[in-house]
Amino acid sequence: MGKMSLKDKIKSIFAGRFDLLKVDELKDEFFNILLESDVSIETTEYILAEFEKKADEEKRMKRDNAIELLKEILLRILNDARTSFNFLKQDKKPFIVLFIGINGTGKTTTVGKLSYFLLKNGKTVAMGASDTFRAGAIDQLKIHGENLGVRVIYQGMGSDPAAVAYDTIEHAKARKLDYAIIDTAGRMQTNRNLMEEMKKIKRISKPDLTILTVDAMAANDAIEQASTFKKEIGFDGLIVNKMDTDARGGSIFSIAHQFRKPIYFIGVGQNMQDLIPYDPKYIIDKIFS
Ligand SMILES: Nc1nc2c(ncn2[C@@H]2O[C@H](COP(=O)(O)OP(=O)(O)OP(=O)(O)O)[C@@H](O)[C@H]2O)c(=O)[nH]1
Ligand SMILES: [Mg+2]
Repeated sequence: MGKMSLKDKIKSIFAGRFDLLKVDELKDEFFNILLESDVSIETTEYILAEFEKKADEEKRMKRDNAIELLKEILLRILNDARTSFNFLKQDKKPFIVLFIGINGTGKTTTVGKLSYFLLKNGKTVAMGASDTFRAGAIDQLKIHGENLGVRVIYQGMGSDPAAVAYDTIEHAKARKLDYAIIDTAGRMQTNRNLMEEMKKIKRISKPDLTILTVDAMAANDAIEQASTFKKEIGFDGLIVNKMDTDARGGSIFSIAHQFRKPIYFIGVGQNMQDLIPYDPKYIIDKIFS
């Protein structure tokens, strides 16, 4: 059962049984499939409590009704992470977006993807290569810039990332660009120096929006990382990447439930167009279809 997706697991719950199922039996079944799908304990317990609240009048229920109820609860969790914030309706110029997150969660790729999204919608953008720490990071962003026809502001490896962010914003101001989007070096939540450096980048760039990227596959680790970033640096919302490779598929529920922050987009691949606006109904329909 471990390798099945959340979708397959839900389909398999008491499949073929048309008699009435005990609520306790259903709860045990849900408990296992949610945990195996990377939903955290805390969120799983919340889901089961909600299920019991709604189900307790009928201590037995039909399989399809139980699944329908689970679907409603899951949709409500995802809906709580929706936001009315609209990237395309910002009057401030440049609107400054800062990306933060641990290594490999997709910051640099998402800076490119978000620029692509904005360009496609008629906006103008500059990107700032404030990851001056990892070899290759500047080139990685420059390649995105070349492909997209977007100016990348950079200095040499080891230069001050806050200065690069500052230059990016100055460039965007001078050119009257709509957005300045700033990449930063990945850092573990435990690395004090890098966390301090991140605070400085944020202080100097004064972002209008700070976005934490998380990896859907990192599941419970992502929750832990986010709490530290929330406490140390602060962020406005999230982009959940690698939803396409997350076979288990349950971490989005813990992320939505436990962060209590909006999710703007999900990343569903490595290409520039693989960033889709966060849409709970789309995610739920994929699981329950
Ligand atoms: N399948 C898939 N791969 C992704 C997605 N987002 C990013 N990646 C890949 O994940 C890897 C890491 O992405 P980066 O954008 O370099 O991550 P980063 O956060 O900038 O990493 P550091 O700079 O090392 O901190 C790259 O190979 C990306 O192509 C996604 O949504 N789906
Ligand atoms: Mg990077």
